[in-house]
Amino acid sequence: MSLRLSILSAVAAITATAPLLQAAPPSRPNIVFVFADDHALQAISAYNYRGLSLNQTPNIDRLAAQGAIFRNNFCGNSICSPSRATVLTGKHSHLNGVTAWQKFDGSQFTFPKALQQAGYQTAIFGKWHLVSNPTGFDEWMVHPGQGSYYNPDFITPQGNKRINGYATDVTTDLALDFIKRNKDAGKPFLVMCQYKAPHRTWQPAPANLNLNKDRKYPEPATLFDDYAGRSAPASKHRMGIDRHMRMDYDLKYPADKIFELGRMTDDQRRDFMAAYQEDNRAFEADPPTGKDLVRWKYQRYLRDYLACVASIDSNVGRLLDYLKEAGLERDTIVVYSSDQGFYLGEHGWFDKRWMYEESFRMPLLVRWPAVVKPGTSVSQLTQNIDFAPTFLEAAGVAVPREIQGVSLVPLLKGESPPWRDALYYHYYDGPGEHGVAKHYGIRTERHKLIRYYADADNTWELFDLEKDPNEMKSVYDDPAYAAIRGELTKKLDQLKTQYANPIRTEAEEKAYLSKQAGK
Ligand code: SGN
Ligand code: CA
Repeated sequence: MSLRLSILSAVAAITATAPLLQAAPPSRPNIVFVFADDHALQAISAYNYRGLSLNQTPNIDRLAAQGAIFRNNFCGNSICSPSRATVLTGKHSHLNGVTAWQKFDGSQFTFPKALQQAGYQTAIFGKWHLVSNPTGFDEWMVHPGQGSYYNPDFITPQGNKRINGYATDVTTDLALDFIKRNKDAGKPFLVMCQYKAPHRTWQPAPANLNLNKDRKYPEPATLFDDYAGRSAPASKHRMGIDRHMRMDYDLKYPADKIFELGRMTDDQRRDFMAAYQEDNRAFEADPPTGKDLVRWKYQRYLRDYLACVASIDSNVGRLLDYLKEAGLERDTIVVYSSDQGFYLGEHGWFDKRWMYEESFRMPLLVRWPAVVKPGTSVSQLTQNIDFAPTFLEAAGVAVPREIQGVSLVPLLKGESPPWRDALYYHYYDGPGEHGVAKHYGIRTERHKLIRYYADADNTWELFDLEKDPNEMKSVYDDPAYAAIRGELTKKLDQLKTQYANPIRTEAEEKAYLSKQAGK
């Protein structure tokens, strides 16, 4: 055991034996699950990710200060619908049937269904993105597809409905209204408050349009990555800030081309276009070129992305303030997370999908005053397959054997149970809209082994995350790493067996998925 590990275990052991701050937890706590879309942990100040300090998120940070921050939480397949299906089922994509954009089979086991059967009032509002209608919810109002930032539409059991306002505010209003109505009903509740933001094309709320206008963001070290140290797939991407981000649609130059302009009110449209006018004129007068143009795009991208995050943060504040005011704070678990991470210029990119750190990671913050000690920091390797069993255990509901994740409740209590030493990942949507090759892999605390298994890309990468945290140089062919490579290859095989995902080649993938679809 390394020195660091032994110190960690010693600390964990001390924490585990320390008395909890409060008496026994309520057997059926309320659950408020706040889930954003594409919110990278580089954009949550509590993480202080690589000391970047891109923004401040004081309300999300309250969850870390008053509860637990998971520092090594990851998804199993870094895109929207697959991550959402995994959160609901506690299973990896190949078993829940959503490896990419398939219709979610709502007849399968989900944790909201189990909570509903156990007497919880359940609701979901905002982004759903699983094609079929939600099941297991007493109330639901979800955006069609990706949803819209301005005056969003909702599908509801009573038909479609448009609600005027900014989506992040509207979704919070719906969640708050549900909480208020259930407060006195005597039944515990689960509400999933799922924001469309900060998904592409990053449209800030009217009040935040000028929020970041004069800020200058630090550039990531890898903004001008040339992909030389990795195998071919990285350089075949179509998600570069330089070549693939659109000036009009993504970056609002000019500001009258974004898709949503048509659904805005006259006032909203006027304010939206006015917010970019001055800077767009300056650009026009003296257009930057080459690297300076990439820098300009990066700044404009972050200005809007982080303004969308600012609305999320203030709405998390509204939820937390209400829980306190209503006397619900102690008996309510509040979770903040996002379906996957995102690139904020690292490797020159936007979007996600890769098993590289920034898109593989998912933020996870949990406040549960009755159980979690303020300021708890969890460093174990956790994953979105663990969410469902956590909620089930917290609610006192049995965890079915078929679930692949493990409850995080012991970690929340500060205990240090025997824990996994490796995570499995599998991305199926390649090459897709952003040119990311299909791949699977394994990550341990220190190393990451990735296999690109499509016929056109067949290749491997190995990273030493301690020596190369930015994943700039694969050491797969370095003789010094031969032993590690052998160990990880074996372990990856074991994980494939453990998670029942036998796919090794593109042909096997096709056969496996068509068999599943035909079931
Ligand atoms: C849209 C976006 C993509 C994004 C996918 C998936 N293009 O297609 O950039 O990767 O959604 O996002 S856009 O032109 O429509 O903005 S996900 O969050 O649903 O996985
Ligand atoms: Ca997403």
